[in-house]
Amino acid sequence: MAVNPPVVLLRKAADYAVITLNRPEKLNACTVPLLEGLKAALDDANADPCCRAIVLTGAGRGFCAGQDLNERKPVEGQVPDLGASLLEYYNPVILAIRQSDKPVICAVNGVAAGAGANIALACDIVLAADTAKFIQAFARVGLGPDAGGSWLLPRLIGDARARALALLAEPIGAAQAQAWGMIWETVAGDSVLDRAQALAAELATRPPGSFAAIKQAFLASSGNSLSEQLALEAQLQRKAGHSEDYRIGVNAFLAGEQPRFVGR
Ligand code: LHQ
Repeated sequence: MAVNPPVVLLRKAADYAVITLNRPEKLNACTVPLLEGLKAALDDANADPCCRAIVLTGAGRGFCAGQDLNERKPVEGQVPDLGASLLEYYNPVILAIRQSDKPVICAVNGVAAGAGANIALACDIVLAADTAKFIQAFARVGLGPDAGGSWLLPRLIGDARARALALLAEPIGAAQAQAWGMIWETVAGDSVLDRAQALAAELATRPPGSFAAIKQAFLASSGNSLSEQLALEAQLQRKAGHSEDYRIGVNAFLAGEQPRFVGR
């Protein structure tokens, strides 16, 4: 009997994890098993102290084509509840990325559409192959934005561009996305995953306490006043100042040496 390959792969290198969406024949469109697998892989990597950075990518020529529309095909006489699908499967994935204390690097290897585009944009550092495209495809199928797009996009590229992208639902290429500040870097050829893994390996040598503070501070900043944010920074910095890595970093600087962080 043929066994289907897992729709999400989790591979652990020495000190970072690589999560691969693995339905290449459908451009990694999201089914319930794929979203459950992605959430489980993120939870696993988040809980593993050996894993100090996470890379997310797609198998084959696409990154993720968003919701698998076959799975959510309208059925005569039935009222679909897409809201429930978001609450149960998509929102936990977006929060697992944003609330993780670890840097999540997305290697967008090809087209990223609908919720697939917004899963990519939720990541901390987004790299894209120069052939990749981002499509806010929702309005093509009669839907509004989801998977955090209406929160992320205006913050990343400003209100005017975010509105036009969502309303027109037209693809933009990686170079344009980079020029607009939607992603960090465009990578030529087929080396986007290599580049993401090199970055992950580099980040894995850096102090995880700093990354936790950075991610917690940025996550809170959109809902905080300046005074609240200043208070949070002081709280996070107090904690960071107690770490072994702070002592190592400062001593190395003062001695003119490279720090060798221990992750505590
Ligand atoms: C697909 C899909 C797909 C199924 C490609 N589904 N098969 C919605 C509802 C519920 C709750 C939560 O949130 C959402 C939010 C959303 O994500 S709505 C947006 C859903 N995504 C889209 O509307 C994008 C649909 N796909 C496309 O427009 C194209 O496939 C793109 C532009 C992504 C790529 O085009 P091509 O490079 O020309 O590839 P293709 O269209 O030939 O696709 C390759 C295969 O993948 C093909 O299957 P087949 O068996 O014919 O070879 C497609 O049917 C399949 N596929 N996207 N979302």
